[in-house]
Amino acid sequence: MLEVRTQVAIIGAGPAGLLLGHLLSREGIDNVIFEHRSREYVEHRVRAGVIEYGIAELLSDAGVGERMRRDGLVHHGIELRFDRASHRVALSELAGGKSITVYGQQEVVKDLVAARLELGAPLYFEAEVTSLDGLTTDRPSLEVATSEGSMRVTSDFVAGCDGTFGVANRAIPENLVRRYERTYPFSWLGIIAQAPPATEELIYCRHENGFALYSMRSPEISRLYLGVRPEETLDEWPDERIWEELSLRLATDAVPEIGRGPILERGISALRSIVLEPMRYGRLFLAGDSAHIVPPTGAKGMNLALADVRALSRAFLARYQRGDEALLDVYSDTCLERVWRAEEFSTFMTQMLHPSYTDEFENGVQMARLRQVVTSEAAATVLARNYVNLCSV
Ligand code: RFL
Ligand code: PHB
Repeated sequence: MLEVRTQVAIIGAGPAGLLLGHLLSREGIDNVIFEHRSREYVEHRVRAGVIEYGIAELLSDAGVGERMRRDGLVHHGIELRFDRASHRVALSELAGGKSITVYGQQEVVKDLVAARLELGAPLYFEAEVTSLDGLTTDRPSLEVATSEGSMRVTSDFVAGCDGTFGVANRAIPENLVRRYERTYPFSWLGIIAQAPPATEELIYCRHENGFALYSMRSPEISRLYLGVRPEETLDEWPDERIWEELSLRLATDAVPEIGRGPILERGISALRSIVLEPMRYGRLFLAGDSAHIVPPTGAKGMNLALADVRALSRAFLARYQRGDEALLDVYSDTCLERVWRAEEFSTFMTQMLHPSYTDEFENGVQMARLRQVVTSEAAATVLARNYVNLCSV
């Protein structure tokens, strides 16, 4: 069995694990990343698209924002669509001039993998962490399975950046962690299509048939989502039906049709909220989706994951440079305050834009909320500030 010794062992090469590794390596803190999947897989997994203002700055400051600044699309507003009309929320005007950047998560991952390889820091793909031990001692260890055999890793600390279904959060004894959870009666069917975006800005749409979202990845590639019932499967949604339904929901009196094109990717994901409290157990620190899930309507998941590791990297830095563990001690509380704000915002957006199929009272309330956002500058300002820069600290 191969023995590995490092300061921080990182599980998972999603945005959280990769950025944490990068921030630590830049400061000379020794770390190793273990990723269950192949490089090809993680670099092509289609997920998030919206990067907040402060998180884009974080990536730039870390020296991994060059391609994002060049190819990312900077947006100053979004559209809210309902009752066949479109209403612009002027994000930048309402949020102190700040903007969002539309740039695919898999591009962030590619940039971070490239930076890691350039630094020559260790990153193992197809290396599955199978168990964690000694988390409450000062020498925690991991067992890692690879095609070439197993590794035993000992470290000072472990960062669990391995998503909801990873091993890290399950290593915390059940009686020491509180799990808050909500499932929503919707899923999102998402597609990537070779079709020029309908407008320059994202469109969040509420229609009586359900939610729709028009996003994009480039001037040629669109990213669209349909709210569907949780039991629905991709088999029930041939291309023609997807386009018909998107066209129907997104139609306005001014623009009754949307452009169509070949569908390059498709997937269905359930909408959920999860928060684990605390995000620490002994020398194990959770970051990103391993500690919390938000429904995607607020576009916060990746932003929260990156904000967690900004806090965690600062805490490790204080520990290694000054022997000061105060930031590690407040890590969980610091992050959870932001996480709950993101849960609140994501719930607000979800509940405003996904019509209930059963509760007409709920639908009346939703319409009142939407009308308030598009007529009250105070209400629009709250939305804009949360959308653009909730994860600022
Ligand atoms: P990830 O990206 O899931 O990475 C975890 C990694 O850990 C690996 N792993 C293991 N490795 C080794 N050993 C094990 N035992 C392991 N178990 C797991 C996994 O293979 C994986 O590579 O978590 P991370 O880094 O915390 O990042 C979180 C984000 O991926 C997620 O929050 C976002 O994608 C959420 N999200 C959005 N976030 C935004 O900020 N803006 C958006 O616009 C946005 N849109 C979305 C989204 C998520 C979506 N889906 C598919 C749920 C839209 C959708 C449709
Ligand atoms: C995306 O572009 O994938 C996207 C945009 C906004 C969201 C969620 C996903 O709220």
